[in-house]
Amino acid sequence: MQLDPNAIADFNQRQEENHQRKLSYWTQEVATAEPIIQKLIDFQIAIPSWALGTGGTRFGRFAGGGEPRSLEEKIADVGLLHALNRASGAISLHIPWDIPTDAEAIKQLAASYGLAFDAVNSNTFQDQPDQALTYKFGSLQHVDAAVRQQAIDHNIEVIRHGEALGSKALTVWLSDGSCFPGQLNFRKAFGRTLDSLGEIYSALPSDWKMFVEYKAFEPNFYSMTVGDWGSSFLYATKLGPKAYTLVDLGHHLPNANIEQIVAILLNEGKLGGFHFNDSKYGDDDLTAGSIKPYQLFLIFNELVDGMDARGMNHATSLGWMIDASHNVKDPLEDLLQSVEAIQLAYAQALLVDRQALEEAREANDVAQAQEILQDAFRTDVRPLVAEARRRAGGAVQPLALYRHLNVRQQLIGERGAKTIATGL
Ligand code: LRH
Ligand code: MN
Repeated sequence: MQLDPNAIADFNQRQEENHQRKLSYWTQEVATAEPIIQKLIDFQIAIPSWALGTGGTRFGRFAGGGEPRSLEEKIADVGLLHALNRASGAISLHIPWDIPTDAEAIKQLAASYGLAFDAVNSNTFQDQPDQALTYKFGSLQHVDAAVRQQAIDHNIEVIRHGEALGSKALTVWLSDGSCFPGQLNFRKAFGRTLDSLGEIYSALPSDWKMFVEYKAFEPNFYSMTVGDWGSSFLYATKLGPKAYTLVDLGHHLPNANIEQIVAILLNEGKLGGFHFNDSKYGDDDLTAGSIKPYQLFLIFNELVDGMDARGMNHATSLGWMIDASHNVKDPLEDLLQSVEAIQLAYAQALLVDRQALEEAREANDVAQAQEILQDAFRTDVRPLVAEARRRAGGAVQPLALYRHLNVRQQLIGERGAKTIATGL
């Protein structure tokens, strides 16, 4: 659904006075505000192709209607998000859920919405109808070389699909592991997985990256063969310079200090990217910043500090992607909220007075260090994020406009109430 740019301009006009009043606080702080607004305009977050429909659990799935029935309709939905917030300029595909039948046509369709293709994701955690060998006992770790080869071939096929679309990275998340003590030889599983990843690594084009995504548990519940940042770091280091770790915020054990993990991986030059979401218990895939907004801010605080220490370009150096699943909310509304939460955390992290923070740390002035961080976190940067959207041609209030235009009803009108999107 192509959004009429006039609809955005008209809706912004109705909010202009309110927006300018809120922005007025920052106009005195221009020196700080302008660079932050520019960085926000450049900062694009990739939308997962598998999160444009209603998600579910083993206990149930309650479809919301108007879901995309094809890759073309998924691209249209991401295009709509990008038209509204001008910060969702890429889509991350999952193969085989979203095989581009005509890559050139898909590429042109995406370009017509101003969209690029971020990392492509392989899938050896499900058996496909026409698949010869099952992944029940794993894929790249499997005791049977034929199963490992099948999984290696699939990952190489995914790279080829990505190349045809202009993607520059492959994300490998393995559900491999074990459910009971004794089931798996951990050393052999690690070795087989490393060798298999090595086969895939050698098929990477020279300018590509491989993201090794770790996860503490699910669908295996005793061990995961890529179970934590340490094992992912080991794989990425042993594989070579094109391999990096990928941090999915929901893939940690309770109370893990994710911002410290991010700081260390960034410092080692082995942080590749993120799957942003939030969680209270397990891999809940909830809206980013909806449960632990301070943690999201602390993660961006380490990112800004670590990227600046390495002279990295904030917008292009890492893979900024969302990975969420929407059981009770409109997927597009949820994604608009996730992008907003990520932009807010980034903007607040850019506000941190780093020199004063280091001085407080060097003086072991704990309270002062806390005050400096919390001052940034408690600063309302929403007018800056809204202004970045307005300048980029987006809506000052994307969610309000989405509802004002009754988009979901229009999509249900076009696609029907019972359509099911491929994905989780
Ligand atoms: C695994 C995961 C992975 C995807 C899948 C859809 O939990 O986070 O990134 O492949 O979700
Ligand atoms: Mn993920």
